[in-house]
Amino acid sequence: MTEYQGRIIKGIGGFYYVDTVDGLFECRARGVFRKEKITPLVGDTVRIEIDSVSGTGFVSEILPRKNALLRPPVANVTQMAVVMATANPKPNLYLLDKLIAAAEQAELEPLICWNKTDLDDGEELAVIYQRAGFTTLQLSAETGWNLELLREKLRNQITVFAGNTGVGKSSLINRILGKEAFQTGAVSDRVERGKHTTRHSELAPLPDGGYIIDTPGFGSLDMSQLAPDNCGLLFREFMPYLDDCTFRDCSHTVEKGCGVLGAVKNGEIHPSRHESYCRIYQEVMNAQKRRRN
Ligand SMILES: Nc1nc2c(ncn2[C@@H]2O[C@H](COP(=O)(O)OP(=O)(O)OP(=O)(O)O)[C@@H](O)[C@H]2O)c(=O)[nH]1
Ligand SMILES: [Mg+2]
Ligand SMILES: [Zn+2]
Repeated sequence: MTEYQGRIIKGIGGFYYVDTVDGLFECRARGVFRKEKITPLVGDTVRIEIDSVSGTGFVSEILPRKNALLRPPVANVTQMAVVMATANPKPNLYLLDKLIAAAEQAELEPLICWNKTDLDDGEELAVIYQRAGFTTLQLSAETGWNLELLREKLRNQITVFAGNTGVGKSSLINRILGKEAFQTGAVSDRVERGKHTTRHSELAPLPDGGYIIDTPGFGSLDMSQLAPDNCGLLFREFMPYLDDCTFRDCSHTVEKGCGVLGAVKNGEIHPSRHESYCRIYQEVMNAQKRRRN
């Protein structure tokens, strides 16, 4: 019997695949978890006990989680790469801002990735997000432009990739995993094979530390968890102005003496970000009304 500490990178049919210094092990969960009503999650750091003969074993302990997402069901995610194309498909800033708000709500650091810069450099778009206080990368999966920078940002993080279809998430991930991914052998082969079965989330180990998750389903903002008053907190560049509003219950949409609207007028907050805020605020209000009825 050998003990390891590792990370669950995949869970299928009651089996958990745990990435350790000695490679990948197939494990079952101990019955005690069922009694305690804890289910191991992909992303969990766990202790496992491996039978030296069969090479399989049990998850014996789940170490404390930093966080746990519902969609995708993954624990200990540290970062959300929000991918948009500068062209083809045309950028959808409202969707981008919603994804960023979802990341902020989940307390994940957003990493804004403008892909397809070979088609359009996206400079003006990148500047909007840099000035709002986000780490922003201009990339091309096609030419490899700035992929070293992306690789650096992904190192030792657990990053979930989000963004609408066709923006190049899988292309970026494939470029990042690249040749090295095949060299890491069985682990990556397994991950590669499972990548398009979107029913289960799995972590793809990065060659120089960290993991990435390609989940097409992620990103919808959970409006039911949001109070209208808190919407402003999901737009980090609004923070310095929230105390300047004349009215304490200011919605930052139309009020006189609103600090946020003042900053939009002065050019300190970009109008498109504020427009997205207003739309999210309205959606949250509508969701609240629906719940009351
Ligand atoms: N010109 C150009 N095309 C790209 C780039 N990255 C990806 N593409 C193309 O864009 C298309 C979509 O890329 P995918 O990687 O499948 O996009 P995705 O975001 O994974 O899409 P879904 O899996 O549907 O969510 C493919 O035809 C890619 O070849 C890029 O940097 N430049
Ligand atoms: Mg894809
Ligand atoms: Zn206000």
